[in-house]
Amino acid sequence: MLTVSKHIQDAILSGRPIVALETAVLTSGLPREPWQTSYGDCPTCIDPTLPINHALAIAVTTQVTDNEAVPAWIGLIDGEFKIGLSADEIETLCRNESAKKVSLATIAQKMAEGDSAGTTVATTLLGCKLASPKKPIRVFATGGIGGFHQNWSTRLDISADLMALATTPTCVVASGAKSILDLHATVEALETIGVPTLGVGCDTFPPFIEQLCEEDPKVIRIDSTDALAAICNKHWNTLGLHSALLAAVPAPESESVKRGSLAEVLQKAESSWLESDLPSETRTPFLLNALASVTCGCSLRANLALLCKNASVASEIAVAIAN
Ligand code: PSU
Ligand code: MN
Repeated sequence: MLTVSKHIQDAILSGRPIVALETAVLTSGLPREPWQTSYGDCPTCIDPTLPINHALAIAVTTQVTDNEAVPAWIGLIDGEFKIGLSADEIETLCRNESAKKVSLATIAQKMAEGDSAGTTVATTLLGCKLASPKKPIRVFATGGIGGFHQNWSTRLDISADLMALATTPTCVVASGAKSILDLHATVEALETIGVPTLGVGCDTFPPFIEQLCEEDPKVIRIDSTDALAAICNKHWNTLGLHSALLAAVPAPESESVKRGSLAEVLQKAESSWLESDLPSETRTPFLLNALASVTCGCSLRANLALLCKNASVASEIAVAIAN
């Protein structure tokens, strides 16, 4: 079953700014344990007594509501595809150890089996569209999109996120994609499918928690959310295009991880995954876990900081679009 919660239905009808939020980051991207002292100082926005994924969900919700926008968490709860999770549903999903992530190829089966799961960028975009066929949710904040995996030419592996971006008229706010991916191939693919990739205050594609790097793919630089809203308007309304736009926001500079410091870890993790017999959908979580466990507090702090920043930028864009 598909449910759009009452407060999201009302927000859509009255044209209020809405920010969709994905739940795969809660079920597969962040620890289910509270902040550990070994990670260093706990970020001020994170409640140290709560599981980190749940504390992040609360922090992100606050960012969006502080900017006068309506947060719409999307996820799969006991087989129900829900747009606009309640605070209780978010907490339950965060604490549910058996909830994994669900993408386009697996959502129908998981719904039929009554499962709970976090939605990836692809399935969250589906939720943006299903929320209201005539007035889809126009803005969505996340950490990083999926794309072309490294070594894709010898072992094909491309995230369904790209297919969803090609077919959903929503502005996705993300810190690019992790360098676990082939960033050049991913940005080329975005161009091929007609998804504008706009750097919010940056000239190169942000590599998620890592610092910007001149060798990364070039993007079109935009310096204000009003300029971004104007481009969205041309894309969807003047040109009648039905694809997404990607607003690529770099991680806060003070928190971002030194470029290159993750390369060795990622290469090792990539090799051990390739040597394993694990199914294809485990590749992204496998690489993300390897990263988190090796870099501990640093990657986690950067990840939390960029998730909060993206939610804040997304709500500004949602407000600009709604005006
Ligand atoms: N890449 C990142 N950060 C993420 C993800 C990917 O840099 O958090 C998560 C997102 O939820 C994304 C999903 O939609 O993984 C892509 O998974 P897959 O490659 O299995 O499609
Ligand atoms: Mn894949």
